[in-house]
Amino acid sequence: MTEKKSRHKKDDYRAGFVTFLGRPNTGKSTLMNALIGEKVAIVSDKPQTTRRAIRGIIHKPNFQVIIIDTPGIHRPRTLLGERLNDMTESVLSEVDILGVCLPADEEIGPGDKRIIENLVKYPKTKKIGILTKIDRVSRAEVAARLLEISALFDWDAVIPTAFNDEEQLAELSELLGSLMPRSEALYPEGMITEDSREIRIAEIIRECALDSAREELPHSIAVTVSDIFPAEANRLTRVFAEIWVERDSQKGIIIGKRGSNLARIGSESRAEIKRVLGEDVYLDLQVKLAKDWQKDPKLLMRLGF
Ligand SMILES: Nc1nc2c(ncn2[C@@H]2O[C@H](COP(=O)(O)OP(=O)(O)OP(=O)(O)O)[C@@H](O)[C@H]2O)c(=O)[nH]1
Ligand SMILES: [Mg+2]
Repeated sequence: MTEKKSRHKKDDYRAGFVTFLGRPNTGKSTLMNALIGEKVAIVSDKPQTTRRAIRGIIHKPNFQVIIIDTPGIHRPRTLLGERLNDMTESVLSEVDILGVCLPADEEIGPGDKRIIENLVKYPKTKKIGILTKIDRVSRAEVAARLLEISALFDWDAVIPTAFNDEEQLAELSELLGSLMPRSEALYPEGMITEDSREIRIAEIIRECALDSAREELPHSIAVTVSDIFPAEANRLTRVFAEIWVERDSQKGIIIGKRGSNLARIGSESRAEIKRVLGEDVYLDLQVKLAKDWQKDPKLLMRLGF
């Protein structure tokens, strides 16, 4: 550790935390993955996909940026909603930079303005406006939207991005680094996320299960990994995981006709686990009922909230 650290001149190295905020579906988790260069957060087209404060780490010779992906603040409809709001609130008050994600392909609306107005609650924190999904609109629209955003708040910077725009991602990464406080490295070199293997696998399965979910079902799904048995001779690592739903009728949706949907979730999850963790696994998936878990303190605890 100390040997590695001493390579950086102490007085010009910077390190700190940033979180991206924005309405649901504005591309916060996608941006985090793109900046890290690896998938650490799951992504879907369903709003409120993110439920955990995930940390992803950018390493550069002269800085380290730790991105915390949060569920964001929502009007809570359940105890889960309240827990997630508390978690987000504590992250927002502790980071060095707040980055507000505003998608280029949607008008800036009251939801965005409310988030921007709230920024004054964090006077010591740097604030940047991030125009996301610029691949979806024309250059002229990008320029117009950037002016619009600049006029909304006294930002430290405003910057356009898209998950597939390497140049803009590099620029955003440098910008984040330059706005961080002077500090020693906060995480060991090469570490890209703080998450355990259990949590990463559970999140991959949840992402695959979300693909089949409509309407209220996305919110009802939780995934746990109860056991991982290491590989032995002639035997893959065995992962035992549970997909939890809130109502009995939802079990059928997840399982599908003659188990077809559960089989799809299983095979897609295995492929993704192999891609992300570099290891083929045997996956045992059970669908279980945790009645009204979003409202039940004991069940929330059981499911890791
Ligand atoms: N074309 C395009 N699509 C994007 C971009 N960034 C995100 N998306 C898509 O937008 C949708 C939402 O992305 P997420 O990263 O899950 O959004 P989020 O803000 O984390 O959403 P929540 O966690 O649900 O609040 C997904 O379908 C992404 O593939 C981008 O730069 N360009
Ligand atoms: Mg997200």
